Amino acid sequence: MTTTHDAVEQAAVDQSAPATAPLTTSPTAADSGASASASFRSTSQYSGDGAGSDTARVDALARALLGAVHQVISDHEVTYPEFQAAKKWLMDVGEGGEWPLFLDVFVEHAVEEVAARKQTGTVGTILGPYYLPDQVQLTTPATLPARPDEAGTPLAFRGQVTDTTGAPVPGAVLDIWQADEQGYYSGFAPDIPAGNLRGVVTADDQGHFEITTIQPAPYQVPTDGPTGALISAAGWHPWRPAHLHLLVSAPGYRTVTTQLYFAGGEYLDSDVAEAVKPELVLDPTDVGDGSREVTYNFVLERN
Ligand code: MBD
Ligand code: FE
Repeated sequence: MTTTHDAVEQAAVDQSAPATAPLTTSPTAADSGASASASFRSTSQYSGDGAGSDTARVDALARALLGAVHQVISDHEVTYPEFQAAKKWLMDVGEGGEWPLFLDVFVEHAVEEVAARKQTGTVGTILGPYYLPDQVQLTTPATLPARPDEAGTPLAFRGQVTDTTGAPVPGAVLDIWQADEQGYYSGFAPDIPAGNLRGVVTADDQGHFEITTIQPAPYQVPTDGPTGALISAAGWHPWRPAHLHLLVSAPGYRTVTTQLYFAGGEYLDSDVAEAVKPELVLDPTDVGDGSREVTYNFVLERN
């Protein structure tokens, strides 16, 4: 089986190939799941170091979690065939490398909502499985790396990063990543060059930034893997609304992990990952030349 890493390297090598209309092969669940798993294991910044060392805490959490499972089994009179099907499905999720995808889609929002209780500044939301560190460093005004024939409505995204008193944060950094116009992320789908639509943009000495990109498309959870199988067996839909991902940081401030959505877009009110917040919905204006522009300001709180 070709790994997605191979596919990404291949795509990067092929950048000199003649430009044609983007013809992206649908990423299989196994491709995107395996890359998301590999990426999670190698991204130490988000490792769980330190968790799991307090016996009383582990006892309380494990007891509560298992108790909730037992309660579901009892309340719903879960049968042996259902128990064995669930066991097989859980094995499939692991073997397909889909735990990061599944957990970020169905569980992360609850963890984020707890973390948000103690936060001020720009509202956060989930990180998701498709962040990659160490992307190209740019300074404002910046254009995200894109294919010569990148499809999608051009978007000029501007704003300012301030602190909670309204003072500019000089040299704030916006690490941004997004899906393309087909809803696919570089690094997690074949045929997209490494680093496409990803960048780390440094704002100016007043915290102002201007980033040129394209509007992403909604994201569909791969339907051919175990996560997709559960979604379809339950009669749910597999979509997230179109979004930009951002990590906004500056020395001395808590990094904001967030996403920005688009007013009027599909699935805004039914995000499978339940990660939309009303403060995070952009409403870009048409400039007239086929492109759009929008301003969004970020507020960082001190560490
Ligand atoms: C995504 O693009 C995403 O942002 C999340 C949270 C989960 C799956 C895919
Ligand atoms: Fe995403």
